[in-house]
Amino acid sequence: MTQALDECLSPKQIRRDADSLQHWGVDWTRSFPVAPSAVVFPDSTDDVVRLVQLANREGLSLVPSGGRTGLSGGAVASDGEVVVSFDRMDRVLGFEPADRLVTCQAGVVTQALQAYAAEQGLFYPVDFASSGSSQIGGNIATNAGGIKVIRYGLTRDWVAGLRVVTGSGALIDCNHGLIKNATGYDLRHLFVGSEGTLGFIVEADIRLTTPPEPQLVMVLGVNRFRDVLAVLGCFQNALTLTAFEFFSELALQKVTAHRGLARPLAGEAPFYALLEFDESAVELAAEAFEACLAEGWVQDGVLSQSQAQAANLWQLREGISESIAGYTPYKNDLAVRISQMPDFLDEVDALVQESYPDFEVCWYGHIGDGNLHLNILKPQGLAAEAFFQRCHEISPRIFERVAFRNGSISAEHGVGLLKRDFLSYSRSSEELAVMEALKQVLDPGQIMNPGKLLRR
Ligand code: S2G
Ligand code: ZN
Repeated sequence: MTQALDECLSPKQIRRDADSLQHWGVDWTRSFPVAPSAVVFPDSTDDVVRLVQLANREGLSLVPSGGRTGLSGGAVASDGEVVVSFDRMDRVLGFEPADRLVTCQAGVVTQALQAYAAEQGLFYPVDFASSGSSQIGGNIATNAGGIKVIRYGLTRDWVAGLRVVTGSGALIDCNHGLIKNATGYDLRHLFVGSEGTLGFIVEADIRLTTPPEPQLVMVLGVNRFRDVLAVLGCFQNALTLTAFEFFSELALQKVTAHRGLARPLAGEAPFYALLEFDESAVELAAEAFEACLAEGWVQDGVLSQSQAQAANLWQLREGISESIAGYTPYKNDLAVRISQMPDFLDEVDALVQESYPDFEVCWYGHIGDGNLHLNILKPQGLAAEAFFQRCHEISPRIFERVAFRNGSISAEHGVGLLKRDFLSYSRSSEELAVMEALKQVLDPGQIMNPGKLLRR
């Protein structure tokens, strides 16, 4: 079936060996079978157009693959699909100082884009733990968020233009990098977050901004779950926050043990808030800290005295995901509006304690933008199958609380395969009907990442 690939790509652009299929046929999820039929490496937009036209003729399913750091199975090929890797389309194509725009191919690694921006004296502010592997095309396809959303927003906010090859093989050039363009539906935003189900993002015009002044990092010991939000409000009213993250004592134990890091404070606290802000706001931050102490919301705190110490404090947060990976965590990536968060936290905490009395539960996340990462850790002696089944059974009760508060069952990790069957907890039947109709218009042959985000 995939022999037809040899018609449109050269032999060096096609791999069918078992190691390659296994390597490129999966992302960071480990709960789905990996069974692509081939992996292909287009060099250019023309290659992608020809590949999509061939796939429509031959009925081949195509799975887009970038840095393969996804956590919802969005880039997993488990049913004989052809994986389309953008590893070879990794060039910065241009930079316009006057526009502060850099044009990238989809395969540019996020960290390489950040470095390129710095070389131009500018700043690309979307950042997360996987930025050393993730690619800008995948960041756009999942509207990646990360640790600085509270100040700089999400990937969507930095996309000024997109070139997309749709599922029918049409090449659409969206918005041309314009700041203003009031000429109808902004198709750019249709493809942001589409998870490769409407077409392939092949190039992007990315906005860059002025670098911030040097940053300070504070880690505070917080007494109660809901006090984390009181601390957020107190600091946000006093100064501009670059980041406001949180993690539990258990998360801290896992990351300090795994990375051999020093604890941030003399004592233990149930929760920790990690804040980042401009160094010029240090007095305002000190006053806010004193106010939080007086209110009894925090018990202790540390302020970075050097960039090295700031980096070490950040490791306590950014190292959590990798530190708990060995526990085969069942991941929830939830979001509600900040105003809903205190009650939501209490509800979900009670639900989790009641449902998983025998499991370790790791709380962490970008609580400053309403995003909570709830990871249930698999007990050593419990088989993965039984563990995931138990967690899957509880998920609907958690999602009911999310739906009650008009929240999202997937704040930033996307839907992929993992959350597809729970989509109705966050999207109405009317919305799902529109999404299906758009899929039909842009990918009539249903070749684009079939089964991801939407049912086939
Ligand atoms: C985070 C990374 C992935 C995970 O640490 O903010 O988005 O493990 C996560 O949840
Ligand atoms: Zn996150």
